[in-house]
Amino acid sequence: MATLNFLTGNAGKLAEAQTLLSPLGWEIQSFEIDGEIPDVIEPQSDNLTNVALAKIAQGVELLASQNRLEESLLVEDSGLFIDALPEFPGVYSAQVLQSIGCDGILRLLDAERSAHFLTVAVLWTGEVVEVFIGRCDGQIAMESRGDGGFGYDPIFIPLAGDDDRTFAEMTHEEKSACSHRGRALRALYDYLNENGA
Ligand code: ITT
Repeated sequence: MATLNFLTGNAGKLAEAQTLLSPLGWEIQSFEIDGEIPDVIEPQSDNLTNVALAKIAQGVELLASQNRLEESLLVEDSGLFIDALPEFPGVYSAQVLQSIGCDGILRLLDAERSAHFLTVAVLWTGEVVEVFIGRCDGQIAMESRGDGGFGYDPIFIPLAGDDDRTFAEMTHEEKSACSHRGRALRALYDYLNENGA
């Protein structure tokens, strides 16, 4: 089984990537140095792609410092975008979740509840950098529901679902089938296949 290093401090992202890519023959392992996930500085930016590119640049430097430059490395940056609150929380999704949480988002909204998630996944192949983007449209629920998933999952209902369950009420497989991350990682998988990785 081929191995892909994933540099992330978010255990939920790692678990989703493993659920999606392991059955396809890719072992996704947490990128660690001396048993620790290295800290990565996320720049202030109004753009998820810039943040993800800054993360891969630091990740590749770390690979180089370990003489592991020929290994592959994945990073990604994701955000929730709520139409009624333009660009919010967007690139500030992590800080907003920490400060006001899902309940704070629910308090800010009235009838207009459409939203989408975006994921920008960036892969270092050992030679070049490739970018994969996934989007999932949906709406913000009226209340938090479900114990699964992470982050904003209890308040996000994907449009592609055939009912009104939130991501947090779905299995990993159900979420990945329609999620932003699932779409980005399937594009990444297709790229790896087409390029004989
Ligand atoms: P990294 O170490 O990979 O950067 P992070 O948790 O900082 O992990 P992001 O900046 O990409 O990740 O994510 C911004 C926020 O959006 C963060 O609080 C996540 O928990 C949340 N988030 C990302 N993907 C999500 C998803 O699929 N469902 C719900 N919340 C999500």
